[in-house]
Amino acid sequence: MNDITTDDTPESGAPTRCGFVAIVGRPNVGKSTLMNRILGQKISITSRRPQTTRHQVMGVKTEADTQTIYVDTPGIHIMQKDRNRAINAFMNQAATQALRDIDCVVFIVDRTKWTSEDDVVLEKLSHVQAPVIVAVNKVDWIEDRSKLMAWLAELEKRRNFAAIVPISARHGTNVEALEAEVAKHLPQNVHFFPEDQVTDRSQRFLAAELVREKVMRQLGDELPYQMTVEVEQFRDEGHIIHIHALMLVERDGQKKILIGEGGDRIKKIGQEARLEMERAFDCKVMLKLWVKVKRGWSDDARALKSLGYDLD
Ligand SMILES: Nc1nc2c(ncn2[C@@H]2O[C@H](COP(=O)(O)OP(=O)(O)O)[C@@H](O)[C@H]2O)c(=O)[nH]1
Ligand SMILES: [Mg+2]
Repeated sequence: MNDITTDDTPESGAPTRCGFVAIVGRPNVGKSTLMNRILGQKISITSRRPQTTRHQVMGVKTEADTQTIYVDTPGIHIMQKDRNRAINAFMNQAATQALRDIDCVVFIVDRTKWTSEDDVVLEKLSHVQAPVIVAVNKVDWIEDRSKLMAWLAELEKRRNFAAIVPISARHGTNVEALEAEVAKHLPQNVHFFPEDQVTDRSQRFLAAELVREKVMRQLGDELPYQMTVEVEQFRDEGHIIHIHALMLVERDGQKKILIGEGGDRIKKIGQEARLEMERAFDCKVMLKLWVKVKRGWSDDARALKSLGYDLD
């Protein structure tokens, strides 16, 4: 992506800039929250649970002559034996792929908490030539400022980082300063996306993700990890969009939980997802949800591919 060189000088005479920025970090540090904050809308789902993001999602921000293409990735995580499913391998691979052909990396860490999973990410970054900016996120939760200052000095020793910026992705604190650091590393290039395009993903994809987000947020334990969503119908009639979405689970018991007593749970998931969709698509949405048991979907590479978990 770096080597696209064409006539990138518009008629105004000023050269345009365009580049790819990978947002990396272990699960749950706030990668998707940062992406949404920068873009001013939700294009990548978030939750308190690790491994909410399964797909690589691009967010495009165009301001005047500069287009920044952010790539939100599933968190790079250590694979556990008992959870060694095809879906986990897929997520790690998606995160690693995002590190190819990029102009800049934003490496997010969670305040002063450094874990062995951060070491794994840093190790992966040792093969990356592009400048790496560290964003120390969730500073709104830090009480002891002096501890933070000491930590920033400590971080500096771990690699030759292009910059270290404390931020709060949730509240937007210092995010503009981070964007300014990123902008320094964008090459002269033509813009790859039209000015008004915000993501490479379709509304159909976002609809499925928003249903999955509500399940992640409402249901505990293993269930969210053993569930995926397939949008079977997406019919845009201008003033209203009709969406039929199928939730696939691994076991009968999970289906029962998703439906809930008297259909309570599925109703609540549907209501919340619909409201978010109406906000995202800026029109009325009719949402129908179903649950179906499809054993082995998360274990089977071929099933994953048919459900849209495909790297190519
Ligand atoms: N307090 C606080 N929480 C945050 C901040 N950024 C993200 N979070 C929360 O951290 C959790 C994980 O965020 P998410 O963006 O899904 O993390 P990801 O797995 O790295 O994409 C969510 O509950 C977010 O609301 C922040 O700046 N401050
Ligand atoms: Mg995420």
